[in-house]
Amino acid sequence: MSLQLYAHPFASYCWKVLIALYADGTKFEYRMLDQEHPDNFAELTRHWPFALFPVLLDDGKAVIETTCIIEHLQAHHPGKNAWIPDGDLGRRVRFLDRFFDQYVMNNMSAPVFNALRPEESRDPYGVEKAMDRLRTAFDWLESNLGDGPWAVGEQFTLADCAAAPSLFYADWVQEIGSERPRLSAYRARLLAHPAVARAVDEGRPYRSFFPLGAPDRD
Ligand SMILES: N[C@@H](CCC(=O)N[C@@H](CS)C(=O)NCC(=O)O)C(=O)O
Repeated sequence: MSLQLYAHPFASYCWKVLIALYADGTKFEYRMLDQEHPDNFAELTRHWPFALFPVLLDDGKAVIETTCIIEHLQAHHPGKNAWIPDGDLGRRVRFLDRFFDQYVMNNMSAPVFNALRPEESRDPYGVEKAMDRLRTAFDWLESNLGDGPWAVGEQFTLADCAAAPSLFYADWVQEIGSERPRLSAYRARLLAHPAVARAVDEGRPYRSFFPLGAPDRD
């Protein structure tokens, strides 16, 4: 078995997969995507012309999209965590995974990518709309998350792998705040999980690159 992950330690979607790998203790080779390893970027683009990451190689075969990567790990390299349980619980996990990616992670990314654009290409209307949707996502989670400890109850799943990076960074662009105590407590529990704490720590040296300015916490 040979697993390689093309990833960067500050990239939120990479955390989603790294958390699953770390939580299961699955061995893999880290193919760092940074300026010191241009060959890794070239390889990534060869496997996935969109050059979005992470991408997993399993015995040379590319597995793409974080949700599919975690499903692949569960099928071919299972560990102690059942990332997508059977039945209705699994369907709830899949729904929440989609929710965290599409309504939290992607709306959180809008102001971040906007800040990286040249001044004349910025899109304040698009950012305002994304921030509005992010606040709606927070409110929905506050009303619809269960009592925990995790997204679907007692079991740490794919939904939590998606929730951890999206809520970590989303709180940096829009504070969840004390008016959403259930969601704040869930974010705090996620950050205390050993696999998440490891991903957070590995990203720490890169915080100065956060274009909106990383807050002095977490
Ligand atoms: N839907 C993709 C999203 C991957 C993604 O957007 N990754 C970010 C890193 S967190 C990226 O590649 N950004 C580079 C870019 O947008 O050019 C997944 O789940 O794998």
